[in-house]
Amino acid sequence: MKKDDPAWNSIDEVTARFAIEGRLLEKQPYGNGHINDTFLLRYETQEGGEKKYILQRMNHTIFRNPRQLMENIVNVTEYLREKILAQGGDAERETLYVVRTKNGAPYETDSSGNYWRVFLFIEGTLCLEQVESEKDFYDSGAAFGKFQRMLAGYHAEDLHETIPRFHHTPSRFADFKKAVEEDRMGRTALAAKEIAFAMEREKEVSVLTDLLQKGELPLRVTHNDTKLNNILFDAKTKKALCIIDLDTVMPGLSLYDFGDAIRFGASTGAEDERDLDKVELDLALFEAFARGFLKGCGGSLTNKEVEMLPMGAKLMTFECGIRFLADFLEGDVYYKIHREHHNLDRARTQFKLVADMEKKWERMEEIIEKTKKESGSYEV
Ligand code: ADP
Ligand code: GN1
Ligand code: MG
Repeated sequence: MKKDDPAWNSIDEVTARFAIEGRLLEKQPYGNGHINDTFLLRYETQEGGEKKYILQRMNHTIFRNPRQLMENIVNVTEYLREKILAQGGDAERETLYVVRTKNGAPYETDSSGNYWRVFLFIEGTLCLEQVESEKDFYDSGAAFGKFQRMLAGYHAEDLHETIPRFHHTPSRFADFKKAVEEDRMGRTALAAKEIAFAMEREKEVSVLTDLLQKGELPLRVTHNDTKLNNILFDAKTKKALCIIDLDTVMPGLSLYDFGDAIRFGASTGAEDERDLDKVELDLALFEAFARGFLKGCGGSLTNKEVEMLPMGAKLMTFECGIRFLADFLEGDVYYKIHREHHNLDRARTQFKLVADMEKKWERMEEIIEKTKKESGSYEV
């Protein structure tokens, strides 16, 4: 959010209603999320020290029911908190903590109808936009795997579906086709090559949902938005510390979490890189993440899930590509953009990755087979 956005002026009004002690010293736009507006708040405590918070304006056009969304986050973080404490961990740093309002509510609304929430700022952490080493990526795989395993006992039916059919790739494909047919902005000519690329792959979009429907893949509680910048790393130990951005924690497939992390983190280029020669799938990173993920899941994945990991990577990358492309065709109404044709650039990197995965398919399958054997937790 820019400082000239009217919501910027609501921050003082709204933060005063949260149970935060001390005096607000500074507010700053923060992070690189595509959906919510995030701010870092700096407070002077009554003892003269300093304490930081994360304030977010929830995107309520995308998340239609902020009350249910926050109910999910409160319940999931409280559940994780108990688990972390039981394992002797530091619950204030290893999961998000929702700061309540003075009335005890987990979020607040302002006079313009915006929805706001506050988290404790987790100090001494790093958030990465690109993988810096195989070890970082191994660690993030282990962290996302562990996250899924920690939530294995959580009653999925207690979770609200914050965005219906979020990773239902056939629905996403239908939305994409509709965007092409409507061509609301007259932009299809600008993306003819990309549209053709997507159309040629229509028959693949239902592979995972079909297996789910046939009962060959289990429904689990998953994070569903496992990109690298949704993990905080400990700045000192460089270990993955806390999984954040819990807006889409919902029932899903383990392959969604695996796949979405690969499409972002195992790419040699940024999600919006314009020079497509710089974008390919790094197989060493693919392997590092797979090793970490299998370790983190602690042997809980079925053989079918392990077998489908390459497909998870390909389908999540493809799905993300058609979502960016549909948004470009619809006039950039969903993802924040920072330059002209930003969503088209993003779609192009995703499709370049899909094409590269198709080239490297056999290697991806071999790597998964090898990783599975080495993990020792799965039947081979
Ligand atoms: P979005 O849904 O828009 O991606 P996120 O919840 O991922 O929003 O937050 C955006 C960024 O803010 C993160 O990538 C991270 O850098 C930072 N962030 C979010 N929550 C915290 C927190 N509790 N402590 C420290 N940094 C945080
Ligand atoms: C969005 O919120 P953020 O920036 O972590 C999106 C994901 C996409 C991602 C692409 C709720 O994630 O699904 O994969 O952008 N989140 C939502 O970068 O749509
Ligand atoms: Mg995020």
